Amino acid sequence: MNANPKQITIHSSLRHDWQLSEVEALFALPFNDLLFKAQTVHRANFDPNQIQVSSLLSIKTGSCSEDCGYCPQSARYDSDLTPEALMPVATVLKAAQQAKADGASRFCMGAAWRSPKDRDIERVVEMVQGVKALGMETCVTLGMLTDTQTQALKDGGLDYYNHNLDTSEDYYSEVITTRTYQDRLDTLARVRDAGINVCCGGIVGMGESAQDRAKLLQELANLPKHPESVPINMLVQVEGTPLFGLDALDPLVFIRTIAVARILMPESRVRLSAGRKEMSDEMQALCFLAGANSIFYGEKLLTTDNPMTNHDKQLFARLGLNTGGSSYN
Ligand code: SAM
Ligand code: DTB
Ligand code: SF4
Repeated sequence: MNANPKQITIHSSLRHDWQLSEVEALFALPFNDLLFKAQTVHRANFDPNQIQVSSLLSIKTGSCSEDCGYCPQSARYDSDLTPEALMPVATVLKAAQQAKADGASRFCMGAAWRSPKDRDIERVVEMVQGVKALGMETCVTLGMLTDTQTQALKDGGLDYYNHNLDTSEDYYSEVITTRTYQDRLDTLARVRDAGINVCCGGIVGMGESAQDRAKLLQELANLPKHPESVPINMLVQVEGTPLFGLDALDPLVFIRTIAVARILMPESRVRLSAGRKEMSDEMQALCFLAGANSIFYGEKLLTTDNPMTNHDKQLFARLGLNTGGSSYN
């Protein structure tokens, strides 16, 4: 008999041994069957009418040394962006206060770094402490971390660290050459080991194959523990970046990606992330039906536009979605 029955009860449905053929078979289901399955899993684990809302702020913008082909913040591409140094703490806290007043429960701070310097971490920790003091959850995304930096963030009270795998290991080197997939996995392991919640997902619509999308989700689901938050971004095409001008992904394939993520990671918050500005209200409604239960909220993502706050509020009302309640995950 197991000595810890509670643990078994909580995690009995969580798998970390998904085979690629199984993930591909989910993607291949008739759309209605896939959505029904995803919604069934969703309802078994969450209030289906509740979504979590996070607001983003770029605390350090542009001039990044990396060559991520999707990103307007890389110094290598001419994307018409004005670089900005790391913001003062007071400016960040003012933005967090506004986000809270608009209804966000989590404040996510992003920096265009390959990896932070130790002195940067000190200021980021002050930001985290200030945002927490407002009663909001905190998330940061700063690039690759050392053990010491990870521990400093944990000691500062950080709730979540965002670090995306972005795509499959196979396709990764087509999009990014200045760091490896293993570098990403190493930082994710550090964050997990330090006891910080993990926010990790990817981007679709980058010219990847259907198998790449299946492999990305397989990789996420087979991590030793599922990320608490799984952002699924639709590529925001920015002029000047190498991925600008690609054919848009079939919206139904995006919705399928959300549904498969929900089925593979039943207890995680699946976030309908970048790209909402280009999506119809009806498409977003289908993403929620497919099991997305978190969004980025506020009129800017990091450097690109997000839907207007008022429009989102109306959409939540039209769909009967509430953004309060449990902040679990
Ligand atoms: N520099 C850090 C890093 O790369 O981890 C943190 C900031 S970076 C902008 C955070 C994430 O934003 C990336 O991993 C990527 O998934 C997402 N992202 C960046 N540009 C995007 C775009 N044009 N469309 C969709 N997602 C994007
Ligand atoms: C994530 O997965 N998406 C967010 C957040 N994590 C940091 C970033 C989206 C960025 C979209 C392009 C931009 O606004 O610069
Ligand atoms: Fe730099 Fe992050 Fe953009 Fe890559 S995704 S260029 S690391 S800011």
